[in-house]
Amino acid sequence: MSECYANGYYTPEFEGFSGNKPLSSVDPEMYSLVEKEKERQFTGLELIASENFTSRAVMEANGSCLTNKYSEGLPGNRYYGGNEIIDKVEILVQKRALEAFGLSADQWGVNVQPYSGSTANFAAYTGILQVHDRIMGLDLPSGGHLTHGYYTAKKKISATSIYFESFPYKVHPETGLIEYDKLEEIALTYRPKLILCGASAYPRDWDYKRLRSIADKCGAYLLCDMAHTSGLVCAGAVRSPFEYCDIVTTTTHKSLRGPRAGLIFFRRGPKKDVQGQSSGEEYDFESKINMAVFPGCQGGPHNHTIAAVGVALKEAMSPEFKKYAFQVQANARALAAELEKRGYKLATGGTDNHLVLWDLRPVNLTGSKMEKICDAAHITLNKNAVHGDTSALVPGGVRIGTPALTSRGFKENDFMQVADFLDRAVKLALAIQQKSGKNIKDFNMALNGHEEVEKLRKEVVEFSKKFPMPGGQL
Ligand code: DSN
Repeated sequence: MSECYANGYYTPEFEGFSGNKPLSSVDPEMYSLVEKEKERQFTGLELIASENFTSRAVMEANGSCLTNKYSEGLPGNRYYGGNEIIDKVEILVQKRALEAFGLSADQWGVNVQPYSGSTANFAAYTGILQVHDRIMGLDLPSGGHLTHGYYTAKKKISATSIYFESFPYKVHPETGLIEYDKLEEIALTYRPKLILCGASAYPRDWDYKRLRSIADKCGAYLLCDMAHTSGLVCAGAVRSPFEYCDIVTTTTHKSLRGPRAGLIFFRRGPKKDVQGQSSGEEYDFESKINMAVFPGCQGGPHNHTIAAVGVALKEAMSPEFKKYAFQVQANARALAAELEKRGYKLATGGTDNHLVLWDLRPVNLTGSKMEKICDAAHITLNKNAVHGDTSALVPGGVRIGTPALTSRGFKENDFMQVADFLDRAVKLALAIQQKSGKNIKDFNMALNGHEEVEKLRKEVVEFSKKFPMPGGQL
């Protein structure tokens, strides 16, 4: 008899009750898809920079009865009854979120309810901006995120560019590095109300001090979306944005290794000048951001996910996680060095964080073809624009991240093997392209059942299966 049956809430006679049947018997079709995805994750090399494998403990919280509860509002002030436990959960997660990033509750508050990063960003903008206020974020083809204001000549792509006026800054077309001088020049002319930093595909650390000084000169708020690097920030492997930013947002499922959710941190308490002296004014973000999350942009919080975020934050404060985060970075550096040793070109010439942006244009291969051949070989990565790309539709590179495989225990020497597989994938792709021509459809057809690709796939599967998977059987 399991513990939950022994505690008296679920007596054996309820075992046959329809709501207590396992997924495998209620919905074999869905169960089988979940099992197949489990196998796919275990037998392949997961190199998507924004993905990770969360722990069994996180999954247990995420799959718990907390999913059943409505709790609109904040702890102590809910629109529904029965929230005495949920309040405790949310308060605990808030406390852990501040602790994990070394923040004092006098100076920082946090909203743990955003469903994910996009909603966290949109709620933050909604809280502190008026419609049509000006914002500046890193351009998407330069590595920025959609929600930082992306639009094209033909279309406003993200809601951020529909409701706010966006003027993106870019990386230098040759070095791939953010041009802070140019950013300052544009900001002083454009006078944005908000400057955004943080990226989805930028392999270098950020100069937050410089960004703060630019924001101060043009009277802008400074918001960092640290979604990709929050695990590294927590461990101290990269610079922390908190010293210089007004607001910091993050997802919780990337390098932080939690469930899929978002957080918004905001300054509170007295404003201080650069010497740390109180200016006599108080920050007013707290109620604006809380109101923007609910009722502004969201409904009921996902309490099961919030609890799982709390578990992930507890894990992230452990010495093991600190080691993990530094290993993520060491693995990215090792992979970068090995690819360069093999003669390949990397955007910015290397990495400071968890990802490598591989410029494939010098070898005459597109990011799309590299993504396709890797998919066929059970290596998962994504095509990505690299600086100087002329067409956003044909990105010249791929983005490779180390967080997920590091969660499976990969060390630097394992990434040497990964580099070898990737090198073979490039060479095979070039050989296939020579026969099929450059058209992607013909290339994809030629991949089908290709003997050498199949051989590579088998080796990748055998290699991947040697490493454990977090998450237990869930
Ligand atoms: N889709 C994520 C990424 O891959 O970077 C960002 O939200």
